[in-house]
Amino acid sequence: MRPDGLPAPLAQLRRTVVMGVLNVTPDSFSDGGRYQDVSAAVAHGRDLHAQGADIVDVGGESTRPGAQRVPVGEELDRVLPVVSGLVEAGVPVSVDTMRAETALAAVAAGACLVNDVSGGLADPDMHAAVARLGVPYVAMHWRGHSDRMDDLATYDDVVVDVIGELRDRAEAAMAAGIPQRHIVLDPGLGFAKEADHNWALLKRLPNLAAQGFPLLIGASRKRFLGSLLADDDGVDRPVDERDRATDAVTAVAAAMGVWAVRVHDVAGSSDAVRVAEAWRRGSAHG
Ligand code: PMM
Repeated sequence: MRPDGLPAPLAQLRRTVVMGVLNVTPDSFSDGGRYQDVSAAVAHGRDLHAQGADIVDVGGESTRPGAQRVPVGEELDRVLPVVSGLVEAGVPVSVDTMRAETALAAVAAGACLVNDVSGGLADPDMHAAVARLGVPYVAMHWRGHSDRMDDLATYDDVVVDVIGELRDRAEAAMAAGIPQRHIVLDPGLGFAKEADHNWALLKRLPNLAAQGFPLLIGASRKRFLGSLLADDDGVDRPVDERDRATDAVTAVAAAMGVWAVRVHDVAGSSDAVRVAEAWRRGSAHG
């Protein structure tokens, strides 16, 4: 299942889409600080595309646990030149933002999808802006900003609660004029979630898929993979050594039919998607 409103060739893809992560931030947990310079960021985005990213997700505000907000002017300064540079190079781009103003400017610069980790909760103008733009919209499960999200990880039943809260976001988006066929849902792994919340959500992906929306999964290099792979002393696997685990999640998610995975290591996930597709078809040929 995929959203409508994507440009070719994304609209034609029959397999899980690989979304490459490009954080233009000093402080994201995995790639923060590396791509603050516009030309380095554009070069990395082009590289991700060359390695198999079907779309590159450009973000200018870190959402790592504990992160502080960035003023909108700074977010725009970080994101817009990189979006423009990648669009000029022929790379499909999404914008990772919680702000309507940034979404509007990024789509004007050529971004073809808005990825909102707050599902519209952070900015009351977001849904109306996306409705006007007419692009697909990822609504992620979110309960509060990064400085307090670790205190919000309480659920009666995480799968039931996340599905209910995501349905509320989808209803709000549709009430503001975003067509249902443009909406993608994302359980928001690691956002106000402890490790076992993430695993429960991954196990029950079919329940989320049954809501009738395409799904996006962002597991890449997250803390729950680090703790799963902790060493004998209980020390988490370092962030830059979590790509193989990420690739394994990609394979499982793709085998379950999710629309997209958002990852840092594009090459590994791209291979994993192809394996999952051959497995689903029972054949190497489409
Ligand atoms: N995770 C992060 C940022 N943006 N967007 C979506 N839709 N889903 C996610 O899981 C998600 C996201 C945090 O990871 P990063 O700091 O490595 O970008």
